[in-house]
Amino acid sequence: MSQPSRVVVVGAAQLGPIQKADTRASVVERLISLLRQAKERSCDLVVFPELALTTFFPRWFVDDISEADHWYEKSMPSAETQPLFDEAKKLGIGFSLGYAELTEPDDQGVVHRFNTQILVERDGSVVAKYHKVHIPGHEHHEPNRPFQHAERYYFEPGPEGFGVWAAFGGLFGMMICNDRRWPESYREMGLQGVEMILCGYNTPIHYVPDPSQDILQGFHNSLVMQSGAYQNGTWVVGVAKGGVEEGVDSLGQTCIVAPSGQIVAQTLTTADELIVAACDLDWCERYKGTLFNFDRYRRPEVYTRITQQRGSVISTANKATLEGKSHD
Ligand code: ING
Repeated sequence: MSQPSRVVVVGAAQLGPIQKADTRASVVERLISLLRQAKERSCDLVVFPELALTTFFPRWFVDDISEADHWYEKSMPSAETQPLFDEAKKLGIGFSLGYAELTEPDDQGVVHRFNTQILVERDGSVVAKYHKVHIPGHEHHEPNRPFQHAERYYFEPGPEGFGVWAAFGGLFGMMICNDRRWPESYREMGLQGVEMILCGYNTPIHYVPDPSQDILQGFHNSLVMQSGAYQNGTWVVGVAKGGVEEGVDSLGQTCIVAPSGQIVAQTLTTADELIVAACDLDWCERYKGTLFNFDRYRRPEVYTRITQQRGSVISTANKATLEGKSHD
């Protein structure tokens, strides 16, 4: 008798803009509305974007970072987010939510600021918390920019790396926004057997350091998640907060990607929009057990640079050759 299929019905709940003046309560209402739509479409799990409770506040720089404390969650759930947890539990739907986390002081009395995503099971229990590893943008105020992207000022990089957790009948991992552009993110979870990676993002169309990339934002978004899914035999769910938020146009194009790399669902708008797919986790084995049978084909003994080097290194010999000097 064949095993029952492990189909997880997943909802990717894209958010339109959250403006500075929008209250958490108004945002939680939008999240609950998307949860209810997901219930009507038989979802087991709903994925919300990165920083899904507030506007993308790293777009502004404040000299005294404590003036930004109100953008962070001091507990999860909190009074404002408890209704979301209650509704999800009532509907029997799990969810993944991105938010800014301000921790309690640690043993040294230091508070930590993370860009965080959690995974909540259908019984309302928080099964996993992930702290964003790859923090893009800049550390200091750059007044010449049309808008800041000061994530490296507002968030510490997560120290724990990428985890994979057993939930919803399979193996689930999380990453956040810029993480999706780095193959290491997927592989770290792929080497833990991940079957579905949940990812929220806030991606402005205009990329200040190189505006030639603006027109390619949608292409790059799909490129990285399709390749990450295929090369690790995993489902990938990428969920945007899109549209014009405080004057900055952000990418939508929320999508659900199969282990084959095929996009099985994609949003049509940059507003609040739910897309749904029935994801058979057993499809992962079609790739993990053949082309990407890591244990059979990978050669970590020759991949040494990947974990030993941060930046690229050009050898002295190659430098000499490129400079036209003999290097005998
Ligand atoms: N945002 C961006 C991302 O990686 C960025 C950073 C912006 C990259 C614009 C390229 C272009 O999608 C976050 N929040 O990581």
